Amino acid sequence: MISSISANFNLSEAVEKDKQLINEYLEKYLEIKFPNTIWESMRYTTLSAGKRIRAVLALESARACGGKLENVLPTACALEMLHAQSLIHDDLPCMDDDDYRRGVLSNHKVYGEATAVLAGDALLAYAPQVIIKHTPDSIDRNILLQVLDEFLHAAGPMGIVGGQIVDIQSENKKIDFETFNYILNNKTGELFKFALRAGVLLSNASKEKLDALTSYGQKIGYAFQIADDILDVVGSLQELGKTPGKDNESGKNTYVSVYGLEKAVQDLDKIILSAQNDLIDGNIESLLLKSIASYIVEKVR
Ligand code: GRG
Repeated sequence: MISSISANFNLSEAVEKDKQLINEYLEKYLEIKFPNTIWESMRYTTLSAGKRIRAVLALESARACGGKLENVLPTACALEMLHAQSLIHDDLPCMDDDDYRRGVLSNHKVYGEATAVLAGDALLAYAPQVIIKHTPDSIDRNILLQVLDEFLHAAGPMGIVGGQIVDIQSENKKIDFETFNYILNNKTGELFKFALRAGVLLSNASKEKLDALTSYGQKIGYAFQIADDILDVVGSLQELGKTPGKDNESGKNTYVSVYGLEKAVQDLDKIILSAQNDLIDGNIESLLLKSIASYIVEKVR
């Protein structure tokens, strides 16, 4: 149950509306073409029952900056494709080896490993094309180039791939705070930060807003991974849509394994509060951004 911050604001309804819009656009961009199998496999994970939180954040960031949703929708959908790619590859036997994702069988369990690898590759290559081909011509080409650069940065060795490799190399090892932060910020934080920044950039908003939402995005991403780590310990297969306890089983360094459950919950509270203060600092009036931060804390309670 998602609770709201203001009596007149319903977070579930607001998120649901944006999710529908995002799904509509994802359906369109991922229309089946030849060769059918690869598009089916790409659609299977991208369109399955995920929260679409990164795309919702990108839309709301634009809205909070007075931007038009049509300018950010291609990038928001590309971000969901990149996220789906990371999930498909993360579930493979050579990585986290999970049979379930989003409450259904993982991509490789349905299509086989070779197709799952290719579906991930295809999503990764196709997503930037969606940004290039579908962002309205009214967007300045330098801004589009910056958005593409930041998207590829988040996807690559200085982003999610960097976070994942250090995470794998750190399994069953005691790591220092700096390394642990690097994993969290890159494996999860970069995509959240990008979501918020893309909304600002594609709305041509001020540096004040860009700085505030960059900081908010970084903190929300960090907090989201802490919440994911807590849920891996306290959640069920039904709640998570994936196998619980995997992190512990594979000797992963998680916020809970490093700091303990109690401190994880306390720190989560502090980070969320600080993210909400970023909104005040940047004069950003968005009940959705304020409430989604609280929701991340509430879902682990
Ligand atoms: C991006 C080129 C490239 C490679 C990917 C496999 C890999 C490298 C990275 C793994 C990254 C990963 C799976 C991080 C975990 C992030 C996380 C908290 C995922 C769960 O996100 P939710 O809860 O999921 O938003 P839904 O299903 O709701 O979308």
